[in-house]
Amino acid sequence: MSNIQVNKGALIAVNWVLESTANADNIKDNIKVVAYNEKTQGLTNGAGELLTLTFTIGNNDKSGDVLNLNLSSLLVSDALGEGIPAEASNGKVTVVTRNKGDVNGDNTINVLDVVGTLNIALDTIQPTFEERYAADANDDGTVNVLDVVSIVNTILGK
Ligand SMILES: [Ca+2]
Ligand SMILES: [Ca+2]
Repeated sequence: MSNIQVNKGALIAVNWVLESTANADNIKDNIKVVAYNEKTQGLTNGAGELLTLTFTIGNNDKSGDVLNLNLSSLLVSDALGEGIPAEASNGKVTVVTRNKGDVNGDNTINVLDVVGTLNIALDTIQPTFEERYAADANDDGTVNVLDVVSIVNTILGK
């Protein structure tokens, strides 16, 4: 992935300052992000996004490429600078160039995609990464009859 943009999530108010090395010219393997505010205003209470990371697919990236996200050195403090226990979960970003439901990748969703999804669900074909991704229309990690129904509903405009 050629470019990473870091933006504030919903929990961080507009007047917070967000600084990041992500948009620098020479991103290597690590980016640093700092969010703070000078008016000792806390984060919005509740669950939600702290940051959103937007990745741009470069010319050398292929479908199915995976970028592992390892979050480290997470430091959260209160208005007095006292540390607050916080934990981050690592994740991964996968390059996908096909839309959900468009199993054969022809940019339309029709009966051919229903057939493709059925074949994947019934194990009669060995799907590529992209075919499998597109066939899992409801995004629950498996390809089965629910995805067939979901794609049929898309075709019928439901
Ligand atoms: Ca299609
Ligand atoms: Ca599914």
